[in-house]
Amino acid sequence: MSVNNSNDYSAKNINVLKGLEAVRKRPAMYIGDVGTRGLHHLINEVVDNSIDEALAGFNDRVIVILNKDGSCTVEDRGRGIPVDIHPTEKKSALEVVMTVLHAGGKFDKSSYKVSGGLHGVGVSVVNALSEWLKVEVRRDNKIYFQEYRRGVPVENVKQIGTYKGEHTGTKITFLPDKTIFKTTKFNFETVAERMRELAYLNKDVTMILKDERDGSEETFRFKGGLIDFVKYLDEQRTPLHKPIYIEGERDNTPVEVAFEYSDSFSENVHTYVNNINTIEGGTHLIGFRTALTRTLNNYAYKNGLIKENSKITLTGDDFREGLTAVISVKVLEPQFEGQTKTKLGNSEVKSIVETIVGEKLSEYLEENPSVARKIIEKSLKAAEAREAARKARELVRRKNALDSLHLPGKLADCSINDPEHCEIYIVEGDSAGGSAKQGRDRRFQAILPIKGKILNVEKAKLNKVLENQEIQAIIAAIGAGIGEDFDPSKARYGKIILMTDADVDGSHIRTLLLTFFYRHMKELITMGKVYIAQPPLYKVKKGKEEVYAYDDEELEQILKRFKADSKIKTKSPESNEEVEVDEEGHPKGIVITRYKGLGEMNPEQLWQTTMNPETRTILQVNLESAAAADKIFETLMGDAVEPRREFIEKHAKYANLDV
Ligand code: 0RA
Repeated sequence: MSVNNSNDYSAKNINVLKGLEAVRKRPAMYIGDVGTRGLHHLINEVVDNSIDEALAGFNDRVIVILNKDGSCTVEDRGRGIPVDIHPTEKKSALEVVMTVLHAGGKFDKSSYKVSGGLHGVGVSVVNALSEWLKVEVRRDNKIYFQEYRRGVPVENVKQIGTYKGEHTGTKITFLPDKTIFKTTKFNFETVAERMRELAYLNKDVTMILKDERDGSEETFRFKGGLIDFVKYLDEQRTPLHKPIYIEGERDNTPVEVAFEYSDSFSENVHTYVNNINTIEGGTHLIGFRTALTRTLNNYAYKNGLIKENSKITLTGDDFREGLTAVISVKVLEPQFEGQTKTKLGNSEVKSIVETIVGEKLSEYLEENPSVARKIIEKSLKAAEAREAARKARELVRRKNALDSLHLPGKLADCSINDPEHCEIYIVEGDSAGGSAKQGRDRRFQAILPIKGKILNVEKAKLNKVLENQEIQAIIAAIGAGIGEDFDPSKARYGKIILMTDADVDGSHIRTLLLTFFYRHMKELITMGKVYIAQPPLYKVKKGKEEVYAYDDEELEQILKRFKADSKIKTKSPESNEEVEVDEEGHPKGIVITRYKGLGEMNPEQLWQTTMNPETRTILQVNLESAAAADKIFETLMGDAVEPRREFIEKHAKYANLDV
């Protein structure tokens, strides 16, 4: 019996051909791609239609068979695609559904159909992309049949028999078109995955997958639905409690949620709208999260699990740690947004989910206080960890203060940019720093004054070191980073010159600085870029002549030359000046000044004696001397008091730091 009364091709047939042609011309527009994904999308499309029947309450079983010839059969127990004459298309509704783009969903507006994304493009797309397709419909105890080649009917819909029994349904077999797809070999696991998912989402439906190519078969049926889904997702984790299940409906929008907390730290939430995995989330997810955070927080406060005066607030993030959840909603007219059209946009769904989850979850918590306690405790731990993480991030952020983009304010930088020709003086004390700034050649000499004892902490770990302001300034000024990302090639100066007072404190600070370079910027030392300035210890003046002595030996020689026929006598111990006096005690001839600190030199003197490359002496630090400094540092800063005291006595002038 032919159901289609018209054999003539009307204008509508031409439209059908045009439609199918469009699909074949640009298949990716309809199924995403023509690779494995697109191929399996064909099966998903048909299966989704069968599941739509289940959502409408008319189907409880879907069988998918991967046939030996490479075709695929999808059989369901739905109502069967209608076969009566379509009022406007004037042919069998079955043919319309199979050949007209997007015709499938237009029959039944009151069901939860999918739309948007790659879902719900219609079985006509599968038909258009199949070498052949055969459909069998069981309805009213009659079996109807139609066959197509690349979407075009071979003949009209016809009845091929009758059946006894209660089950109506649809059976579609199709062979993907080899001229369209890069591969036409179905993968059992890929198909199984979607079927398993659908079986979890639709607990009343049995999903059966048979592979005729190798005889394997799998049946998916989960009476526990989403509860089973959550257990499955947490198979490798240790749950803290049994899954919480929430179900409700508002404004024709059924909401189903199952979730549990495990001892893990990750969040594992899957959301669905009309059985479509909304990977990008959307309003249903937001509604769930809002309800979860609010309800759990309320419960925690009401039951004294968070103290009134405690500073802890549990945020949404804290309630997500270790959470595994499946959210499934059914929406009559879903709007899909986002990059991959997998984000639910319907704003009303947020408050629907929020209300249902909020109400039912508070009931659950009241009835299950031990579970509630476990969840709150877990979230409190998450909050603590979050605080710790914040501090760690802060430190990392503070490390930015160490890059050369944030040059320290007290650095007087040089004007030329070429590291080869630039040098930095790291100067002890602000007054010496001031003299150095005034005395320097600002074109190539930079001055960084540092205060007192840098880092008089115990053997410092890097994080401690980094907390020190002076150290931060040094790292930033040098600009080569620190720790793992230290890169000596980025150093902004070719010479790093340590300039400290010629007293015990100065030596101490120099030791600390050397130790810092030795431990944290060793390569600068091996590259020979670290130097120690040599300020004079004495100034010897006779008449208009001024000479500087850099050590006692030198002083002796100068004095020998100067005094020849003079007597030298200490004038005043306070001034620490030794002055030649005549018989009446008046100063005459030679004047010796002992510099206690760099600050006692005026800028011009500092330039002349210590900074002018033409006249100065600077000592290059080598690894041995730096290592010695490191040892000294250990001795000075270590726990043992006696060696420290001994050391200070013995090395008052740090002879073994002789570099
Ligand atoms: C159009 C209308 C109706 C059902 C279907 C199509 C339908 C399509 C497929 C594809 C695979 N299995 C299917 N089952 C049904 C509604 C039928 C009615 O109202 O009776």
